[in-house]
Amino acid sequence: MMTVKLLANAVFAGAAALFLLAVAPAAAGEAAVKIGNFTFGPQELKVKSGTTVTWTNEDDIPHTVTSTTMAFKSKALDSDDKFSFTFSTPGTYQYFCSLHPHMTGTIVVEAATGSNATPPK
Ligand SMILES: [Cu+2]
Repeated sequence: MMTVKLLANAVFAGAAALFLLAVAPAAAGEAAVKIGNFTFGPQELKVKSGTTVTWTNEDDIPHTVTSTTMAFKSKALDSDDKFSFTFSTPGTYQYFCSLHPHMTGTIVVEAATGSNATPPK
């Protein structure tokens, strides 16, 4: 019985640590991608884990932001419409416009660790 209780305490402590790790990157901030002239700009964007990226359509015709793996997917964005997605898992995310598939972009999400976890504003 004693062993079970110790184990339960250890699991709880581990869960609490994981919770803190999961919550911390939320302060990583925000980044923006503009859609204009059938181009995502910047075409490749590097962000820290936990960053919210907001796309704004500055063209006069609709575009979408569609992940090649369906990790995220916007509706058709009219002029000045925005779409946001928070990247909480490090990795390389490729996306395109489902209306104009030659429009492509990449978001590279790096782990938010150490002194880079909360960049000063
Ligand atoms: Cu488009």
